[in-house]
Amino acid sequence: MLEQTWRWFGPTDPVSLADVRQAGATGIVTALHQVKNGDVWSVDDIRTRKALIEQAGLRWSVVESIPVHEGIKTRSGDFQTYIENYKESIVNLAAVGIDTVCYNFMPVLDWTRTDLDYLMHDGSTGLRFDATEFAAFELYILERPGADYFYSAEQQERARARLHSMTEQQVKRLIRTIIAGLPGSEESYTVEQFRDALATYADIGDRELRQNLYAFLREIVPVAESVGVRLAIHPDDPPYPILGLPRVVSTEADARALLAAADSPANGLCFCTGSYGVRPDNDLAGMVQRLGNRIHFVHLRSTERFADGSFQEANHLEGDVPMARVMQALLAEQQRRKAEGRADYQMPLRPDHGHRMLDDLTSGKRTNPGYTAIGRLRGLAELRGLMVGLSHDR
Ligand code: DNO
Repeated sequence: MLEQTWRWFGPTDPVSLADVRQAGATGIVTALHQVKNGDVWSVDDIRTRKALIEQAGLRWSVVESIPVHEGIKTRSGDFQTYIENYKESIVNLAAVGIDTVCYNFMPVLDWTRTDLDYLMHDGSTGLRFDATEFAAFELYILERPGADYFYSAEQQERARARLHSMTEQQVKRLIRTIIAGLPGSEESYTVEQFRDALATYADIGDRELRQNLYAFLREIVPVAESVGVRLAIHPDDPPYPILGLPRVVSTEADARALLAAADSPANGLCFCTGSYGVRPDNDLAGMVQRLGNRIHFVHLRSTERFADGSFQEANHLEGDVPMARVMQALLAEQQRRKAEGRADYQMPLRPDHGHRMLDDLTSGKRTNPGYTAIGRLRGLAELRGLMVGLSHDR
């Protein structure tokens, strides 16, 4: 069985560590969200957080994430200092016995949605990326130069019509949802700041961003390897270029290139079925079979794709992700590692995102979007059932 973990946003998370225990997870995935992006995570701060988790009878299994400063992604300004700080944080985590670190390399924005409370067919609500609303934002609110080359005349017309049908409040909410920072994203902008942030990528295309990522890896991977830390890069969400920005961790080919750029077991993947799964050309179970030995962390969730490029969060065992086949491949990978005698044979998995449902809809509890107690409880319960059913003696 994979290790069952749960994302916890720290002491201010309305879903408490005691709740996590009742959900049946044994591991915690968290970050020191209070530390400014780019600063070093001190041994003291790490130790304090770890003690809190252990007092609740849980284990700090994965760091998600040490954020990568924009300076590192653009290789500008004080990037060398930020890289040194990143290395120091890795070393400090290792000193306290924490050995898995998740991160991402998405320019400007971390994960992106247009609606955090979309009404699902069963009465629960959940996260959605609506391609038309996103186009409306990009074309007519942000007025990004060049955006009109990216969208067809028909898409532009649809986006204009959608914007006109929205109330002022809905427009404000759309802007906030896209640029004000979703949980864990560590960056938040006003429209003006957002335009400036995008402009910093004027000379950074696909090739340059890859170079910057691989250069970063060549610095941090040897350090991680030397202290026994496994790095796990989270894929782009959504897994394609948006806003004219390059995206370089969206496909199997991207993942392969990244692993080859620093060929060490410490350089690995966070396998997120929800992010990779938005592209129909990503063969999820096959990716686990082919890249499994470098998967250090697993996010399991499903999405439902629509013809216009929109997608929304589906229940964990529904939607377009072939979850049973993915789970089977993960269990086989674990089996293989065990047979090889690998100390890190057990992969941590967490149920990613869940719908707002039942009491979380009515109690007035302000959970982080996507990170409700009950929706994730359902997700973990379903995934656990699937895993037990497929495990037998694994
Ligand atoms: C969204 C999350 C992301 C993820 C980061 C990893 O729910 O999966 O915020 O934590 O991209 O660095």
